[in-house]
Amino acid sequence: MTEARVASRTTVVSERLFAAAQRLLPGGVNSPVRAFKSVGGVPRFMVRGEGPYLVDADDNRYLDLVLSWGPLILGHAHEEVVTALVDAAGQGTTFGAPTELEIRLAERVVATFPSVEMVRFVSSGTEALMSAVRLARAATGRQAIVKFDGCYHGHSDALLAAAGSGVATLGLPDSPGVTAATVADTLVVPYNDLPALKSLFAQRGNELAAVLVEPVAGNMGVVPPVPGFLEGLRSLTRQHGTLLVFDEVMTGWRVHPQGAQVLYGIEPDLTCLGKVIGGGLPAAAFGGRREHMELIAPAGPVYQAGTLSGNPLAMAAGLATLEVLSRPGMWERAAQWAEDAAAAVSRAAERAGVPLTVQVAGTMFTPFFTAEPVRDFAGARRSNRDDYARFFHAMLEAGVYLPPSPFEAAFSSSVHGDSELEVLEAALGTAWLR
Ligand code: KE4
Repeated sequence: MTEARVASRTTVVSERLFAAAQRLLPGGVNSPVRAFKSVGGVPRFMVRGEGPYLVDADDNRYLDLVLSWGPLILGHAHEEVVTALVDAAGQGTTFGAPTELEIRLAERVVATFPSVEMVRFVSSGTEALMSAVRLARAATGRQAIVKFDGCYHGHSDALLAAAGSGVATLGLPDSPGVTAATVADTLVVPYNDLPALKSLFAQRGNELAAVLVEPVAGNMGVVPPVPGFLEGLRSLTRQHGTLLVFDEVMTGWRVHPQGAQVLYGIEPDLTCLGKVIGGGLPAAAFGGRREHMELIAPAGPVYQAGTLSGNPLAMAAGLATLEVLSRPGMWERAAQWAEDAAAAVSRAAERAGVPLTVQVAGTMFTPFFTAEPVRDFAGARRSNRDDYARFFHAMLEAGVYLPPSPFEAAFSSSVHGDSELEVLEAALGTAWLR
């Protein structure tokens, strides 16, 4: 990166594009977190990615620690992924008919996640979780589901439930348009609070169809499970005939090459996957044991469908990504970089005397502006969001693109290397909070 480009870091074109976009797209974006509302300022309109870097419409170059919110574990435009995509596109982009590519990616998923015997591909994490809830309700004949405060499972109505006051509470609509009736069967419990879950099971265990959990939370920032939390979920759900659903849309291939379920040795009943699985194209999946998955249409009565489910381009990009990622040392390189980056941020905060806790899980990490470890959403909310916003902009100015929200995960890739660590260290040196 040339000094000149850092010095002339303007946002003239992004500002013009943002103004135009806001006239046609709500908030100027197609997903809210991209609009910089949590940190303020002008979202950068990107024109290309190059390995670990992004280039915006004003020709500013950034070290990318968002990587499209997780999918790009090989960085941008990886040669083998692009080649696979070009080859697949040359055969046609979609057939609305089965292809061998879906079998091959399903084989890889089944070989990677011990709890998965069968899988259904969909086009987004939201669809995967929505379908898993429907399946769990059909499989158990029960209605109520449990989620944890601060965990995000996509924007299907039943899962847009916010925690009410008190501990285990009936979900409250977390958005206009979500009716009280839709979330009446959604119970919300604080993350990492096993006693609260135990008392909920004591009261209503035989009504619960499913417990949904991000086995390592990423949507309140990175918050790992406390020892015994996941084990407790597994024994409580097993004891009451409730299905345990691991939302590994983010943690799959990110906290461990085989997800949180292998990292922590817990076998969920259903697993939802996304992000990395499509190598940057729209793909996600839900899977589990045959006894449950064969309830899904057309094998069984539980309806689920999608025009572009198992899309050949997404399958090709996913297969190429997972093939490269499976080579010795690839994943470890990304995990080591995340560890080194987290340590660099901690050292810089210490030098500046700024209270900061960096929480890392595999290839993802979050700097929380608080001295205390963060164990749940209340803890995440006690971190200093203004400090995060200032830090975000200082780093952006210095050429490092962090998530534009304090409650998200930053990500590394297999192509983040020593020179990228130097870019990060240099930015931390010049960009720290004054
Ligand atoms: P999508 O529908 O966005 O593909 O996946 C929803 C989803 C489900 N489960 C988990 C654990 C997730 O992290 C997500 C999506 N994550 C967000 C941000 N962390 C995607 C970014 C966005 O919403 O634009």
